[in-house]
Amino acid sequence: MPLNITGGGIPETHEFRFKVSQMFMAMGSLRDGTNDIDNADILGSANGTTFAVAPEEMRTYMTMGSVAYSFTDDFAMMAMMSYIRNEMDMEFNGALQGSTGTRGFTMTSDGQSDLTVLGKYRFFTDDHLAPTKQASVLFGLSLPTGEIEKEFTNNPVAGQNGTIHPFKMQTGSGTVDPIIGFTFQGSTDPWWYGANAQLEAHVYDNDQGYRRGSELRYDFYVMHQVHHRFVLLGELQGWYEGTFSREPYRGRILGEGHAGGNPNSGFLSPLFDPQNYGGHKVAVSLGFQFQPIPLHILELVATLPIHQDLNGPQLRDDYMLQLTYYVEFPTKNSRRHKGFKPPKELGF
Ligand SMILES: [Cu+2]
Repeated sequence: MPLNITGGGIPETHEFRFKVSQMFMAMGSLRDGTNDIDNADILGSANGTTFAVAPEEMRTYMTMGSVAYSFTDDFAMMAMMSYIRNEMDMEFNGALQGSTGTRGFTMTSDGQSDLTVLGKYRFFTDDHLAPTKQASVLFGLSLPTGEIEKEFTNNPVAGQNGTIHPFKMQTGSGTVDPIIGFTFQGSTDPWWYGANAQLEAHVYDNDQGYRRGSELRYDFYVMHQVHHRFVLLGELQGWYEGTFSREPYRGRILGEGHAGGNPNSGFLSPLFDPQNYGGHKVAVSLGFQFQPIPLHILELVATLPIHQDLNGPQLRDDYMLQLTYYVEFPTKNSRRHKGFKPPKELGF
């Protein structure tokens, strides 16, 4: 299974695995529905229709670490966490360009993500040692170890530093979020294929009085072993995400992110409006897995969007690259340690 899928890369029974991944995502330009829009179309006074500031591009760097252990042939647990850095290039309207003497600035935030803890239970398999068809459920929680009150630190506009960052510059949801998923995996040597669906729900409000939109992801993949150490992979992925439920307390009541610091005035940028989030995205990924030495796998995947229908205006996805390194550690109870070589090498 591709390692960039949550729950992908399940170790052999009584074995640990560690997965480290570096992701880079580029976003931009602005889009509303399925149409790209120009910053000039929405820059103006902060009157509710136009905005004083508009995002142009965003870059996200995410370093992910994950550990998993298989307790039985059918049950594994995993925990994963990331360090995220967001950079968003912002463009000012004419008035702010005049008063600050600059075209805009790059808004940045960084920190640890929420912690995800998942179980994977295989409820169907046609053969325990060399399955050609198997199905599993994923279930777990995302725990609020990330932050929801990241603030501006380098905004050239007077009075803005120390006010709350927009939603997606935060590194966490602020809530305990249930996750449930379904996985089907099949193989006919030298091919592997499968389908995944995963729902992360946000079921109550965080300390700022809002919740994220629930997120449904689905994924179909095909992998082809072209050499005993080399596997090519292709994926079709989709995401449905809802809007944020409402503004944070610091916006709704304290007026941060609004013109003049007044909660009844327009938003300074579309990023502060909880309605400008979510939508439906579909993307295609191509990549490979390479096994430099036994029990080690390197995976590189590039992702390009093919359809984006967004609640906007918001930044659309541009492209994503993800490099993953995966290592398995047999314990003395694993079959491999006892000298039994499982009948598969890659593509699990
Ligand atoms: Cu769609």
